[in-house]
Amino acid sequence: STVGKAIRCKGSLSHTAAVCRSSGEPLVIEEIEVAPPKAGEVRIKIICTSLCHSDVTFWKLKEPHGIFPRIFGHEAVGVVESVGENVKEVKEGDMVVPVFLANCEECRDCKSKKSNICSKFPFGVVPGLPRDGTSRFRDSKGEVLHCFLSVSSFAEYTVVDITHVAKLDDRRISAEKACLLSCGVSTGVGAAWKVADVEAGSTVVIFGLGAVGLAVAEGARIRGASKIIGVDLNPQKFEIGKKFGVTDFVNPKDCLDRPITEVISEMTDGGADYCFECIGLASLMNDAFNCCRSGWGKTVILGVEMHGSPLSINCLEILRGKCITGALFGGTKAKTDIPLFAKMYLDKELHLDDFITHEVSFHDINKAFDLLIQEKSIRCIIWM
Ligand code: CXF
Ligand code: ZN
Repeated sequence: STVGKAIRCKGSLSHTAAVCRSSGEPLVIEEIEVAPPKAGEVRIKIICTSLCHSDVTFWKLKEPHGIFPRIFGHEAVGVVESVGENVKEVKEGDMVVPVFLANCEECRDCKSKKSNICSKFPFGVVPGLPRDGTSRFRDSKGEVLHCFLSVSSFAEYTVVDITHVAKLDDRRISAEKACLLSCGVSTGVGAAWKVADVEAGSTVVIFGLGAVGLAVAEGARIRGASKIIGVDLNPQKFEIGKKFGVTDFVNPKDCLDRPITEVISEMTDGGADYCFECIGLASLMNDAFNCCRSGWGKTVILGVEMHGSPLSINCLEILRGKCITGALFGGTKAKTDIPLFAKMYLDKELHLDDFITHEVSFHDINKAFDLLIQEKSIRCIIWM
């Protein structure tokens, strides 16, 4: 009988993963079983992964919203170990970047340059499972381990749908730089280039200088923005921001005597051309909108407001031509844009090195959590 024993289906791999057993608890390195990829899936040997704020957000969620036991992680790079039926796009040994957002390249959205939200494999944080709705992970007792954002990269091996994989043909990019392109950096750079389409000479305000906000700055710097204002409560973020093109800094703590909109309006001669919200707070989204120039100012929402709170916007400002939009993954299409970003890095246009502030080995993965939560790291690379 298999009762109480790990079920090893043919082709299963026995390896380790950092399992989250319950909300907010340190991850535990455990032996797990990773089933072979089904049709349309790829089994990936993770080279390195990093921690994004979304991992922390969902790790903190209490049941029933939080789902456990679970394997987190969604920013990573790896090598294809094996492919399921009907997978022609990649083969064993290819370098790939898994992505939380699908890109089937066949649906109306994937075919349109106006959207990056695949409608054939719709994005949802729940369940974030492969297309048949079942997990490929089991623990040593044979119990199912849940997936996260279709990626679950805190494991030596993971299984990801081919629609969630970008292939990197040019192997000159190092693993840790490729890893950054899997979520945060592509989100920020994409937002500046594809969503806002920042032009030379423009003024930009970025609310929140985490990896996403800094990547917006980097994207705006490359486009030749003349002023890039960072807004953050942590005064150390100005020095860090300068490396990514931030030219000016506003700490809301220092302008309690007058509204931030007034401060920004003065610095930008009547309001910024582009504002980006990279935190996920409705009140900051309002601030961002109010800091934009009447007439043409554009606000881009990147932060995830977990409660779906409504925004209240002055209707007359909309009449005057201001606009507000948002994007998942910065409007980036995984399969085509990630290789482009990698090329821009290799051409020395896009700077990636400074995003990596820390590196740890997989066994020390909980240190990566501490560093991000304490705002000591921008990106901590976790080596398998
Ligand atoms: C986020 C985007 C919105 C929902 C959760 C995940 N992406 C990556 O960090
Ligand atoms: Zn992320």
